[in-house]
Amino acid sequence: LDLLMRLHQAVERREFVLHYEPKYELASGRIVGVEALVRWQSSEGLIPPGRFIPLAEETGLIVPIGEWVLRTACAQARAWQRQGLPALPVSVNLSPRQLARGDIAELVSEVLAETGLAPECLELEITESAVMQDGEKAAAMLARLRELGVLISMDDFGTGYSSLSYLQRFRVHCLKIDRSFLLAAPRDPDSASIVRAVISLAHSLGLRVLAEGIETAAHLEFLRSTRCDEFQGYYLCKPVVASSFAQMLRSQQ
Ligand code: G
Ligand code: G
Ligand code: NA
Ligand code: MN
Repeated sequence: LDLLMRLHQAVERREFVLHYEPKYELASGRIVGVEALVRWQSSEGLIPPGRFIPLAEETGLIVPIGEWVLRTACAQARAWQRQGLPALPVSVNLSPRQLARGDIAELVSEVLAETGLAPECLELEITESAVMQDGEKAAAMLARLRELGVLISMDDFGTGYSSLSYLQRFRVHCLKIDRSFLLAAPRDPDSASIVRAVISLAHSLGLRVLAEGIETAAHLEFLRSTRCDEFQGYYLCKPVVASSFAQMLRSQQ
């Protein structure tokens, strides 16, 4: 079968699983949030999102997949709270297509009600491309999502067409600096300057900043020379299954 047919089947059979990547506070080193990332459990093994999200995006299958991701992540976050773990926000990636549908606020509201998760425990990660396509509509959708009380972050910041005016127009709570800048920052003064400038820009607008892609001790050391708020990356922890994440949270209590 070709990939598209298999993906259709996967959606019908719910052949997906979420892995969870911790977000750390730079100052304390504590886990302060977690990002849910989808994987496809195919008969040939675990397929990473990079291999099927673009196809899902093109064909619209991202809509049912994204809905499953949202429901599952919210239910999981609520389950962790019931186990007595601290109520940290869980982040879910929203594709441009989901944002463009117009009913995303209804879906989020429905899922929060269904799972009993407080809105401030859900963070939606959007990309610049999502707000580029239809700016008016995206702004309206984001405003409605904000009204629900959920958090919103701008993912992969700096890689799209990030006109800085977007930051003014699309009010978000957190900027996630794309990992390409962090990868280069320890040895490339220009990348380091960009990271510092983005952090200070975000702070002056009252936003939190998270650095993505902290893969080595050198990346973390560089980050410590900045005023960044949070980070995530393979250096401290790769995405893990739900039970492993719960274990990590429990052991830091
Ligand atoms: O894990 P990997 O590096 O292959 O992820 C590739 C891309 O897939 C990333 O850009 C990530 O944001 C995206 N992705 C992972 N999980 C989800 C999801 O649940 N929904 C959407 N829309 N994208 C996701
Ligand atoms: O586009 P987005 O930022 O949502 O992408 C998230 C993807 O990036 C996840 O699939 C995750 O596995 C991956 N990722 C997270 N941390 C690191 C890292 O330190 N290095 C690399 N190469 N990928 C990472
Ligand atoms: Na993301
Ligand atoms: Mn990102």
